[in-house]
Amino acid sequence: MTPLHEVIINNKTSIKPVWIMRQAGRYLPEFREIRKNNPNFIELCLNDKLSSKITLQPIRRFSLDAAIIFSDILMLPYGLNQKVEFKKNFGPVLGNLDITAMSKIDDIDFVEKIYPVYKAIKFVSSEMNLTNKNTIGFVGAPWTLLVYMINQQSPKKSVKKNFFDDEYLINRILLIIEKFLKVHIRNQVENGANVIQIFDSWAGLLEERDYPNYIYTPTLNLVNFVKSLNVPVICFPREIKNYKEFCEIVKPDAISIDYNVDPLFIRKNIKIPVQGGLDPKILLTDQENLKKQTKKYLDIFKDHPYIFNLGHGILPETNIEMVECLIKTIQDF
Ligand code: 1CP
Repeated sequence: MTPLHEVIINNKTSIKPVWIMRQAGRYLPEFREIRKNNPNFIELCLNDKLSSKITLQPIRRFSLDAAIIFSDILMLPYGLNQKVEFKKNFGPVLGNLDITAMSKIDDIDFVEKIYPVYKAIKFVSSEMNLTNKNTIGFVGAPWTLLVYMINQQSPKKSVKKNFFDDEYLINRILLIIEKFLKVHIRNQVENGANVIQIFDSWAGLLEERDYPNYIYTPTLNLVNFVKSLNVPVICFPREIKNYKEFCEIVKPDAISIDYNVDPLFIRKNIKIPVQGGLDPKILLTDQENLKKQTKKYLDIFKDHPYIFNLGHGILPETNIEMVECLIKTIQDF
């Protein structure tokens, strides 16, 4: 069994596997080298030779326990024919959403449009299987995708004022998102992804009274779907106000926590395996501080099934030596 499966499925506490959110990305010089010659981010995600290579870059460099496929949560709206572009120093920009056209798209159109993502997963997972490591497939949670698809850019601190005006439209979009998230997850699993992570990066934007409609119900549907494929599912409802309630209702196989939540509260109140927590900004300080903060999480979760990770993606300005120090600290513990 792989280290991640030992923790998530068997609740093993004697090992602390590690992977890093956004591990394949801009802090790596070898990634920036490829990126320099490939200005179109979506095209890069759809180049299975290069996306496989990028996915494996951190695996070759560091002693990590899992690969996460180099792709993006916005491949879903892209696969549904909504225009998606990544503007330098700005982030994603999406085109207008045509609900009538979107309603006519079928599974085959969708899969055909993003097929290289699955091809890359197939190649990467065949490599990872040789060393008994996991290949993590992922999707954006329905709420977070809805935010990007309607807001058409990053919401930063809040969604547009009139966001919730057309509830009928929102519900129709949510149904389409859910349907194709299942298609996307199924294809990732069929091609070798053996853990699925659901990123709800904008969960923190909602009021608690809206959690049932926009977070709990649609995420529970997805979690049940992943479970039906016999693959463990990790949820990351970033900055949600009540992790405990989320876990009790949605019942993921593991929960990934952000850096604003108190890890002691989590250990005390949450029984399922936990992942992450360390503030990525700690990697911008010094090695002594990094070791201290890393050991804090390792100590707290010593007797709890725990996968080491950060509380959000690794920052582009992170030094390689700090990543090495982080991994060594975990593996020496
Ligand atoms: O070089 C570049 O400019 C591209 C930067 C980049 C990268 C490396 C983007 C644009 N996406 C990615 C890859 C990516 N995105 C991965 C790959 C695997 C890995 O982790 O190594 C993953 C899992 C994602 C997931 C993702 N994309 C999320 C969820 C996680 C999170 O960070 O909260 C979100 C919100 C996105 C949208 C997105 N894509 C890219 C950016 C800059 C953003 C965020 C923009 C925003 O702030 O709204």
